Amino acid sequence: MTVAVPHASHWGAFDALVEGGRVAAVRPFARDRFPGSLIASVPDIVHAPSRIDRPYVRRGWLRGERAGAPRGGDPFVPVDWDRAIRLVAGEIDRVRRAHGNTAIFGGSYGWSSAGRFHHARTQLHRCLNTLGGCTGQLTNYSYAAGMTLMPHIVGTNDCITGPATDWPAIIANARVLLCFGGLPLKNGEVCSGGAGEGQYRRWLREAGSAGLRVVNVSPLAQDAPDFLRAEWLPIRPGTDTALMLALAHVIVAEGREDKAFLATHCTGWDRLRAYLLGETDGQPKTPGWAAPITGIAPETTMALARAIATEPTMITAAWSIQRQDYGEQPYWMTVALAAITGGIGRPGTGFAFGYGSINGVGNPRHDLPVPALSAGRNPTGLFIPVARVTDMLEKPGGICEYNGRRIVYPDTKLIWWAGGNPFHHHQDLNRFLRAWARAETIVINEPWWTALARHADIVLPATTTLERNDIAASSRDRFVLAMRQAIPPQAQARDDFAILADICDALGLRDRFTEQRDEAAWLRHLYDTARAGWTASGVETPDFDGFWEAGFLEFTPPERPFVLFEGFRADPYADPLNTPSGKIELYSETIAGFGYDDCPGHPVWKEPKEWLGAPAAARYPLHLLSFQPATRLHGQLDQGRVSLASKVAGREPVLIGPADAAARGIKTGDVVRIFNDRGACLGGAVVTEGILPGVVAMATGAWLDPLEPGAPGSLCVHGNPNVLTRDEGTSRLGQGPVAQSCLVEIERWTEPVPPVRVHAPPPIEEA
Ligand SMILES: Nc1nc2c(c(=O)[nH]1)N[C@H]1C(S)=C(S)[C@@H](COP(=O)(O)OP(=O)(O)OC[C@H]3O[C@@H](n4cnc5c(=O)[nH]c(N)nc54)[C@H](O)[C@@H]3O)O[C@H]1N2
Ligand SMILES: Nc1nc2c(c(=O)[nH]1)N[C@H]1C(S)=C(S)[C@@H](COP(=O)(O)OP(=O)(O)OC[C@H]3O[C@@H](n4cnc5c(=O)[nH]c(N)nc54)[C@H](O)[C@@H]3O)O[C@H]1N2
Ligand SMILES: [Mo]
Repeated sequence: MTVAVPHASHWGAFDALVEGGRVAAVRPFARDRFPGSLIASVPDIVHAPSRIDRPYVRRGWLRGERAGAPRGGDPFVPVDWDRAIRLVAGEIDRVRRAHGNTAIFGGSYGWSSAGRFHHARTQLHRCLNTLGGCTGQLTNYSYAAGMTLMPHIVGTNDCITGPATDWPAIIANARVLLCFGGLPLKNGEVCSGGAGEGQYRRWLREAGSAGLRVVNVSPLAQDAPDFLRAEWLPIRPGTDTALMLALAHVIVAEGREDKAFLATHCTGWDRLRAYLLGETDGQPKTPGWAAPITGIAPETTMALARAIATEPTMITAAWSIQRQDYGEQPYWMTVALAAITGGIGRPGTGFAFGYGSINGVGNPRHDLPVPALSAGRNPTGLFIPVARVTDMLEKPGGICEYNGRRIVYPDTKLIWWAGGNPFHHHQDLNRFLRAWARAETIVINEPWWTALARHADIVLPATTTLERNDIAASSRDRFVLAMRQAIPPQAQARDDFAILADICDALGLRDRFTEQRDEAAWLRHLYDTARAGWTASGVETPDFDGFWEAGFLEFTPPERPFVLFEGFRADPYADPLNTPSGKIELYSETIAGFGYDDCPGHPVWKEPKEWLGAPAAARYPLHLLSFQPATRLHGQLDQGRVSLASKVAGREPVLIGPADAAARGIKTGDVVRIFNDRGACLGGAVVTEGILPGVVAMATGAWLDPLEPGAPGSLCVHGNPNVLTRDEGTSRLGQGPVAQSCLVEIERWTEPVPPVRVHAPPPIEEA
């Protein structure tokens, strides 16, 4: 007998079809008219051989090999749950007494799973905050540079994290969509917190039918789907700021800038204008100046500048273009270019970030609360910028400059991660691995033997979402979805909530952590709290039982399209921005006052440290883009059928152009070695048109699989690009990751091809 159980995930809503206690298959949520492809992998991952069946401890750790011991090479020894809980509680207590709570690094960055109650990272934060706190993290890997910059220049992060000018407004009003980083179809498969509908696919199709002129500024043609019939402007990676400056120069030189808007709604235009025209540095930022930087012909830039100055234009930038050296600059210049065209605050025009980065940006939705678990307050008050984790581990007592502040790095003794995977997300993994070894104890909660679990000391097996009840919801989506338990916990896996409650219990604080609620009481509580907000906004919704029974609830979309900065546009005095001037800051006294040469007071072109114009390009002549994977979510789902089917010779595909491939004797299907001074990995070559010569691209997310586990610098035989990427902050302002600024060389792999072993459990030793 097959039972259909409503459920949801970051990659879409579905019914789990359960037979004999197993998830046999899934079918898309009936209300989703645009379902994605990733849900097909769900049965594979839930029942994967890589599930962690019981708690384990690293053999060396049990023998006392702790701070300084390399991780990743030892076998694991099974322990029972009681012992595992006692070991973790004992370590927390020992470390907080001996070194203080800041010696516990509990930031635990990562996407976890979609349900808002069993969200592993939030649960861990709650637990650690209950136990006296930890060192936490600020910002994220997605748009750290942008989110630190925006409050200074437009007074809010809404343009990145909140509602953006919505698609119906664009389709009705814009004629040109100028897209830095394109509008890739692949990224719209996911939405943090889950989504009831593939809205992004819907709106892209409608934009295509409306005949909008789409310009895809990207090294990759595939960053705009065919049905958009986009013009492709292949740009050298890391040079968008130079192109934007040149576009602005043409508009100003031809007197087409919106002088009134610049005068009434912006501050600092005189400073930026002087820089554009070369009055401050002797170099006018003309299309001829930009051409050798960007690779885009001056005539193309001139024609495009005239189009965006005269036609209603929406300028969009993908989040990717700020994950690179000086990533604040292209975002500041996006705002400046939109200000110069005067489109800000008008229906469908101006600027926006991330339409092509994730499902739900620009999706019409009322601003209503979603059910969410509070993590409470971190009593230590210490947070580091998320991507500075290796620095922190390397330099206890060192200083991190960030956004006008000086943060002192703690001396980390204990690391605890639940719901994220630094061996997926962090850059320069070989350097990270050396720094990681400095900890005395590393605890992780994971459902699977990912590289994170393999590099830990105490491994706590967590359930997947299919083994528990939860509620999926996102502020970008109109649905709230019931995630009903479909199968019992597999092997000895337990819910993160239950694990953490037991650890708090061992330290005498269970009730403070649980507030004396179990799963059922928590779901009801979170739903009722959000429902009070819906009711206050005049939106009628069913009670919890009605919602749970139906499996979902849907908010009706607003009748009027949302336009970002509409009120400010209409009257900048009545509705000023939350900036020091109340206006858009094209020059920021605050930022200038920080005195950062890597992020001065107005947007500037600065040569990235690694790019095709750098001296290092002589040794490593290819620019590697490590973009988001079409076949999974980061490292999640890598062991599922969709991801596995995409591998080439069992490795992660690497896209390379025909000329670059021919010069190296490489053809499609070859196993290749990708390398630089930081590391090396194997990949499966895919020779393709539609990639700028000199650029290669490999998605993130293949599980790290070192040829020699435990030895930093070892070849990753599977294709994790983060053994190659650079670990440095975008600037002292944002301290975001710079994964996209990375040079490599590629060669054909002629030796026997080592097997990929990472989707099976690591060596286990009976106690
Ligand atoms: N080179 C390069 N690197 C990048 C990027 C890039 O563009 N290029 N992009 C960056 C970006 S934007 C991001 S957001 C990060 C993403 O980095 P992460 O969010 O860290 O990646 P995920 O693989 O989603 O990690 C989530 C982990 O949680 C685990 N998990 C899932 N459900 C549960 C659960 O219920 N309980 C527990 N305990 N664990 C669970 C999963 O198994 C997985 O290992 O990567 C960043 N890294
Ligand atoms: N299927 C799927 N979708 C996802 C994710 C996933 O793991 N899988 N992850 C989600 C997450 S956490 C995030 S943060 C978002 C990230 O969203 P983005 O940051 O927008 O995604 P990317 O795929 O890294 O980059 C988009 C495109 O930018 C182009 N690009 C790279 N460098 C440059 C440059 O210097 N200039 C220009 N003009 N273009 C450049 C690349 O060709 C790439 O295809 O994606 C989300 N969507
Ligand atoms: Mo992200």
